[in-house]
Amino acid sequence: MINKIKDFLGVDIKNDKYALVDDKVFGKVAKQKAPTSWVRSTCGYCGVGCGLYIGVKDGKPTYTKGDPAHPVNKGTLCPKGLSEHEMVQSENRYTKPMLRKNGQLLESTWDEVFKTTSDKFKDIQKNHGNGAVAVVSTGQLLTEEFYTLGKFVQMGLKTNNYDGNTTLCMASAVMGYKQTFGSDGPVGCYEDFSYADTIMLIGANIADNHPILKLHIAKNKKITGKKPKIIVIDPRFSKTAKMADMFVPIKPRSDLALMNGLCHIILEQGWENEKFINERTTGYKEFRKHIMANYSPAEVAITTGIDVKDLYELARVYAKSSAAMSAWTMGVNQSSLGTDTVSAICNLALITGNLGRKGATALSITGQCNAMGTRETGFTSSIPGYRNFASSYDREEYATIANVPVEDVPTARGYSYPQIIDAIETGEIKALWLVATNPLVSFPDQKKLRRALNKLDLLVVQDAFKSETAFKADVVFSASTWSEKEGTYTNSERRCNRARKAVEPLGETKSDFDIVLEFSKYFEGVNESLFPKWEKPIDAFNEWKKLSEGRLCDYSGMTYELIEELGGVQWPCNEANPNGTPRLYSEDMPCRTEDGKAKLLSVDWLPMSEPQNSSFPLILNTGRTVEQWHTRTKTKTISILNDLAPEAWIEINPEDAKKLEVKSGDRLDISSIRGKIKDIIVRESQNVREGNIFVPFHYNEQLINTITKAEFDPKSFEPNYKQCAVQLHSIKVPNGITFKEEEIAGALEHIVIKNEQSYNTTKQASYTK
Ligand SMILES: Nc1nc2c(c(=O)[nH]1)N[C@H]1C(S)=C(S)[C@@H](COP(=O)(O)OP(=O)(O)OC[C@H]3O[C@@H](n4cnc5c(=O)[nH]c(N)nc54)[C@H](O)[C@@H]3O)O[C@H]1N2
Ligand SMILES: Nc1nc2c(c(=O)[nH]1)N[C@H]1C(S)=C(S)[C@@H](COP(=O)(O)OP(=O)(O)OC[C@H]3O[C@@H](n4cnc5c(=O)[nH]c(N)nc54)[C@H](O)[C@@H]3O)O[C@H]1N2
Ligand code: SF4
Ligand SMILES: [Mo]
Repeated sequence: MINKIKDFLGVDIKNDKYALVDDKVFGKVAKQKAPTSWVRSTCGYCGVGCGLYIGVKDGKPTYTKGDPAHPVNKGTLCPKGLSEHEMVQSENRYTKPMLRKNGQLLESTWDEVFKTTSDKFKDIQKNHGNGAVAVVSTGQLLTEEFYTLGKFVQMGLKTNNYDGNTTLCMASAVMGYKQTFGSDGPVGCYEDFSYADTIMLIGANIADNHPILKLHIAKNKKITGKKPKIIVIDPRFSKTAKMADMFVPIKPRSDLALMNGLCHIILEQGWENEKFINERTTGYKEFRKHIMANYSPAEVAITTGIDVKDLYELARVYAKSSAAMSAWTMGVNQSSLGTDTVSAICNLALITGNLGRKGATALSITGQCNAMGTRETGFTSSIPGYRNFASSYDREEYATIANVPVEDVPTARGYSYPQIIDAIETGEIKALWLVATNPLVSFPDQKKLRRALNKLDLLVVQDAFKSETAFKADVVFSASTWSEKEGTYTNSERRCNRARKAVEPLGETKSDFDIVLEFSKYFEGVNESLFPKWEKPIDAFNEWKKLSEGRLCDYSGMTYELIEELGGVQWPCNEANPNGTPRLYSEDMPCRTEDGKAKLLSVDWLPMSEPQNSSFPLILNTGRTVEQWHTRTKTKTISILNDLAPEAWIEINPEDAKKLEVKSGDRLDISSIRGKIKDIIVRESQNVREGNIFVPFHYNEQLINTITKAEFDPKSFEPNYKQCAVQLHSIKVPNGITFKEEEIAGALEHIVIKNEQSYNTTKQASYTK
């Protein structure tokens, strides 16, 4: 690895352990920006976890370049990674901590904001109990920061009402993995994309949102000698669908029925892997009975909108593969059936023996750069290292290693993010501390959220940028961000990557690690007992390593040096696996269930709670575009990104556009039972089927979460962001689209696609290629 870097860079970096390389590295870049040094780091946007170099000039980041030696991206970056340096010193940053005085948010000092906040927290906790202070964090801190924050919140503030924005994102994958394999933890790795002969992408638009994963698919032919079959399951003909050999234009939120239907066909045809089922799974008998009785191809065809013959072809391709890989993201997780859909995907993998082998896996692709960090280091549903609140053994083990009183370790889970919002509304929670999340754009049903937040006695926002939520805060802890701080991020394939500091924090901002450490000093005895002699992120990393030892997410064998030498290390990493473990549950690795076997679970599809109806006859699908990151605090000031997607748009089928007498470029209002958003530009497109529309959620100015529904998966509490019933209003047709009575009756039962013909006959959207 070192030699490879050396060859590419043409400089000897041996003595510098990859930290700094000089300007010769990447040749000439624009003169005024030409970096004088390069710092090796990791991208801070998405869960792919690309390695990169940050170019620095005059103490400012002026360039980003992919790391050619990094196994994830081999020198390439997507547009966000390539322009990442531009966000660091944008005008959208706070440079000082802020405090609201007489209604105005004004610049303050760290001492004043820490003192005001700690006094208020203490007062609230004294009068209303420890749980009256709640914390919601993110998937975008460094692992060292997560560990420090979690320890402070659970053991210092002694509240278990501590969740992350990851509940809006990964929670269904976490719960699905837990109920199937006995533990959370993505089971596969990117290498599987290069070895699978079938790759089934379910509700995952990787072309926009995880672009670098395409590299691993591109390598497949070279390695296996033949092109893999790519199946894309999505109600929308996304950019990713354009890569597909088989596009499955599924009816929204019917993936669980599809997976069960494919299992039915496989069992009926005898295509299952009996040996694997017998040796590695439990629950087969009941599972088989359930599937055969309830998911006949004919019924599944109605539920999913996919022809019976196509269902058979799909099942055949998947089952007959020597290695089949499924990978999913938000089209699956963000559903009130999210958890069970994840288990249904795993069921399909299990009955065909697609687990723990090269190319044979069921991989949940993570969203944020460190979505894994929150899950591993403890939050509302666990204490660090995937430990269980309810287990006295786990509590004692944690207390001993972390050197904290066992009686202080929470014994029960706290509220999830949506439950925290409800508890604010009922007055049970009085103070909310948000760390690196911006709910005033990202949370569903904004009216309800705003009603709740207005009831708070104190809103503290810890953010690096001037977010919409920070504008409403009583206190802003102004944080430094990517490139200004150091630690590690763990990506979708459990690979722990090093992120280095390249420049000093902007203005008076502090890293999230320093903020927590210093804030803890305002609580008597807390800093000394929880963080004795801690100064740097490595202190947190070292304690975290000890805590993770022997757990599935075992970091005990990692060091920062090893991580950099290997280009990231995949957990578990310990004495037995000193260079990490590419995939979980291979033949010699039992699952984390009591008997070490994976569970085949009988899970059921249910109709949507808010189907199309006469007032709201369209299904709204929300999601992302490659140019923007979430609530745009980072991307809206980067012109190369923002100019390509400066505002929201409505993707609408031409048949529906005709009914509304609009064409591309016109503007429409959208409403749901919860509210209305005005003036959104129309993009006519065959990519969405009739009766469905797609709108990106990034834009505060056209806030789509005004109309999305606060409906959550009962097991994971993840929002059902991808479907709700809406109406469109044009100037010419203000009352919007109308249905005939019998069509509505059909729509209530299933999501009706009234003119399948117009959708399916488009050139790209044909089913098989
Ligand atoms: N550029 C960019 N990249 C990002 C992000 C970003 O904001 N911008 N965010 C990051 C984060 S945190 C995340 S979580 C990921 C998200 O990555 P993705 O999950 O790929 O993103 P989405 O656009 O939310 O949704 C994915 C797809 O789900 C489809 N879908 C909707 N309903 C259904 C359904 O019922 N069934 C199926 N099968 N599919 C459905 C949508 O049509 C969409 O194409 O992206 C990460 N990467
Ligand atoms: N309708 C709809 N809504 C959705 C989704 C959808 O598909 N549809 N997707 C959901 C998903 S998957 C996700 S992950 C969420 C994302 O929702 P959010 O978490 O609200 O989105 P971000 O814009 O990433 O917010 C992160 C915040 O952290 C700040 N920040 C950045 N770096 C740092 C740092 O180093 N330290 C600190 N303290 N702050 C920092 C940013 O300025 C930003 O305000 O949105 C969810 N909302
Ligand atoms: S794919 Fe993700 S990690 Fe890689 S450069 Fe793009 S945003 Fe960064
Ligand atoms: Mo996410």
